[in-house]
Amino acid sequence: MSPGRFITVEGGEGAGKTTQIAFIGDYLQRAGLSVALTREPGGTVLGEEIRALLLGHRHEGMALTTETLLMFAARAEHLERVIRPALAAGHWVLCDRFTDATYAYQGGGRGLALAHIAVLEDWVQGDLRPDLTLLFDVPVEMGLERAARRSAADRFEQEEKAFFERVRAAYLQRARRHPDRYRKVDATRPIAEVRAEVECILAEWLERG
Ligand code: Z5A
Repeated sequence: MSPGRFITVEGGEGAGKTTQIAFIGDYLQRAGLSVALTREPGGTVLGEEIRALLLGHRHEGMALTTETLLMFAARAEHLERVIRPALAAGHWVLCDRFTDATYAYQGGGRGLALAHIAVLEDWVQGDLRPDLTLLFDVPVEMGLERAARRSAADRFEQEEKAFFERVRAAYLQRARRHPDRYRKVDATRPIAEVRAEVECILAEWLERG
């Protein structure tokens, strides 16, 4: 059996990842693929508990090293229990955020040296990297407006606008550095138009094999 492929979905707040990831899962299933849909931080029982610590308001002012190590602790569990077994069994893994989010938020947003993230990435993931990363890009103000309409702010969402500008810049820089696996999606348009663009990207990518 051939191993599955690993697709990640990234973007700033309110970019529409959660909205579009359901469409992406449907699209891949219609193409005859078996899809495991998951998210970070989270995706396992322990990972979801770590997510609650990271996003909740009980630990405001958590040290940046702690925050980063918790992201990777959840990721290690996720890789061991969900991602690697699913890929080995031939399933396609579709993940709402992964290590690019650590580079964007802890690296770009909070200023952690990227070299520290790279060390953790190599240790925790070995040579596993996403095969395809869809980056949903919207101007920060538009994303924050959309996110505010949806739910109360979590520990990240209460950051100031400059933080999200740095996150967006870090994502765009990563997309430029990894053009082989990144596809940027203009997520400012209506949901149906964004969906149509994503379907075109997937069709072209699947055809290339
Ligand atoms: N984080 C981190 O710091 N480091 C890491 O390594 C990882 C994560 C893995 C949780 O992520 C937090 O963890 C995240 C980064 C940090 N920071 N925050 N906050 P998350 O992915 O679970 O949460 P999120 O980024 O807050 O996602 P979100 O706000 O849910 O955004 P979204 O999924 O991209 O958007 P959405 O829920 O699909 O859409 C938001 C609203 O906009 C909703 O009402 C939609 O109906 C609407 N929407 C969506 N698309 C459109 C379009 N095209 N037009 C109009 N309206 C739209």
